[in-house]
Amino acid sequence: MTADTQIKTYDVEAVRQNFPILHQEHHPGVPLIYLDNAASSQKPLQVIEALDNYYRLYNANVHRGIHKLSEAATSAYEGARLKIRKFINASSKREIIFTRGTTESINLVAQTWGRANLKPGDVVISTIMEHHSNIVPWQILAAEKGFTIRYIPILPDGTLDMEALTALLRSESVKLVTVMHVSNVLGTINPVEEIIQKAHAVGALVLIDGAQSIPHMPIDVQALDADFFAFSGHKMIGPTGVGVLYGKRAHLEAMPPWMGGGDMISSVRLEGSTWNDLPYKFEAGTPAIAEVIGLGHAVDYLTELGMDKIHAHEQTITEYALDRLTEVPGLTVFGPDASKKGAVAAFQFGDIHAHDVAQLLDAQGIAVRAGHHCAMPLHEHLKVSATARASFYLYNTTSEVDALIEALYKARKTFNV
Ligand code: C6P
Repeated sequence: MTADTQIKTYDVEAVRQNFPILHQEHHPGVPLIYLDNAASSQKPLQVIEALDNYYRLYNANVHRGIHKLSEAATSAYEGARLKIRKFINASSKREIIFTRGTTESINLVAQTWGRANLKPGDVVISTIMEHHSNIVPWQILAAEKGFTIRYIPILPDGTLDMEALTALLRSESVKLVTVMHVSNVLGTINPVEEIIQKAHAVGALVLIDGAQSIPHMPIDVQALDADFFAFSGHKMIGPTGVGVLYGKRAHLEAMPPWMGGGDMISSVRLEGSTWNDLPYKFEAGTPAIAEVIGLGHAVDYLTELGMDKIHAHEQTITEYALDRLTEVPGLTVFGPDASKKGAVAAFQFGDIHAHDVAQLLDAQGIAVRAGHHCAMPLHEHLKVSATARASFYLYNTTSEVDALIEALYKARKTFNV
């Protein structure tokens, strides 16, 4: 299959043909089984070719030149913004801000909306399962501004304690609830619609960290009624170095800029400057042009395949993986059952250290991640220093899960679990 081929029905083998990296040997004679998708996904030919075409055919800066190359680059860059607007059903392209990724998107909200609106006595609610990128920016700002951060605990099954959220919302002066949509460790799909309704009922805004949801399921920011939604391109078959902050237009209009520089201004005088319109007010300097264009092609690919179909495929793989993993003696998978879980299985394997598990799997061609996955508070709560994590995506198959299980049995023998 070539990069031009459109896949009309979900045919995982046809999907795999579009991802060249999956066809290499990981070690001599050992094929690659890539199960580290929560860290970063692989890229299809369509995205690789989009980057290549930009640099070969129309490399130029955007919004600046009158020449043909700059016009072509600007049109492709702004075209990607339109594709992303449609992909998440934002009401305007002005609500799509390009950033370097989820981390930068969250920091942007903290440093602009947060800096302008949070004061002593205010409360920001987060959760104990958050990625560090949705804890640390708020801690940095809280130290300066004097507001308080409260964390929603989790129940033994790895879901959020929604009663605790209700109690926090009732008893505190809450200005913001900032929560991940899908956990990168437990896989928990959090009930963000309900969280948003409850937060709005007390006048608080809601930021959703969508890093682990948007690659895997349809997202409609208007149906969710999210105030902010942050995500990264590289986890959704797009390039690294690009991400998005969606924000409701009224919030973004009211927010001061964060970084100053070219393109974000309307006028600059030595006495002071005025700001450009949205979204450019938040896009200072030359952006990641090739990467934004590549992300547009990633969105085309995902749309053509169908986010519903991708989600259904991954659910099948995840259910199968959870069934098979729980068969392995001595192995504990963290998080809820498959019905409440995204395509992530973090586990502990007897007393084998997670890094040893990952190394043994790597020797058998299987790439998984080991460590705290930038979720140290969650690991502290789980009372483990590290977990091994297999995470699945649109090109994974049940036979790859079988290979993982077989490799784990081999590890079990090596370590006498
Ligand atoms: N999680 C993982 O292996 P960046 O690095 O900005 O693209 O994404 C940060 C981020 C934010 N939120 C969640 C829920 C995430 O999972 C991540 C990235 C990777 O789990 C790398 S630590």
